[in-house]
Amino acid sequence: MLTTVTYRVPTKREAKMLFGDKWLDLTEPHVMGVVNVTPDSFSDGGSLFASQSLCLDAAMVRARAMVAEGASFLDIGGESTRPGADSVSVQQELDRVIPVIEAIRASLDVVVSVDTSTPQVITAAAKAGAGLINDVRALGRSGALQAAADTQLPVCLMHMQGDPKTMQDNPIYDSIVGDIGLYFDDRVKQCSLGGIPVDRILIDPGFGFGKTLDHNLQLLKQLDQLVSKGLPVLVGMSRKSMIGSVLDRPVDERLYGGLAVSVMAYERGARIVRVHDVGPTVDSLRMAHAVMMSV
Ligand code: 9MG
Repeated sequence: MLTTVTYRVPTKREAKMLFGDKWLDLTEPHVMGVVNVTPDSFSDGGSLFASQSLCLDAAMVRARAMVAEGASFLDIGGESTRPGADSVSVQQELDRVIPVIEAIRASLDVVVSVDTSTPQVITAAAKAGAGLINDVRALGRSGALQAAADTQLPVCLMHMQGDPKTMQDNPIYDSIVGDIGLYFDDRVKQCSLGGIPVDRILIDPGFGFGKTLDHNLQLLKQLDQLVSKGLPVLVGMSRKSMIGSVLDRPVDERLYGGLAVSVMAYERGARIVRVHDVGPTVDSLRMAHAVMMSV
């Protein structure tokens, strides 16, 4: 017997969201291109990082290409959050990300997302024109929630168990989706109390952040349960070890696996997909969207 699975697609009215000065319609899929400005970024080997000015030039070459390929967002990060990564000073983070945000805002029509957990960087990035705060620590650092609230920008709260140094040392959950759902209930409540209304919040289950391979696979399979909370869902799986482990592929050979999981996440209701390979992901999601919208 055939069974049908239905995934919830929000209505047009529900799904418009203002990112700085740009409205985006979240009934459609959007691609967020990753622009890491870190010397040790896990998947691009820190290729953007030589000197400060070379770094800015290289970041802009990558940013322009990603926008031409259809990115709606560019995510600019100055702290590596790969497993085992070292921490970075506030000044280093500011020096890395602010010039890139300013340069993108001066020349490209795209929403700039700042990937940071640091209050001073949140404030400075908003002044420089960022339209989204993407925090892998879900505004858990002291002062981050207040700084984000003051910007009046949307925030993406990501789930992580532990911290980047130790998060892959035996992560444990009662129920991966259930535990993450409860975590978001609490964070969304804290945000509301701290001045960030629910209509400015996106959530992200944090693939690879304190999760085993099985956790990551289950999370993707059951992503619709997080989507059903009614908040826009962002996901990032591009080039991550969950793809490498299943396919036994090094980081630069994970594109096809990444496209498969991006489409699966979109089909389950995720609306923003954070990736390194923008062009192929845009095409895959446009195709999936056409199928999802067909009557
Ligand atoms: C910064 N960063 C690295 N991986 C990420 C992911 O999966 N989601 C979000 N929101 N940010 C991420």
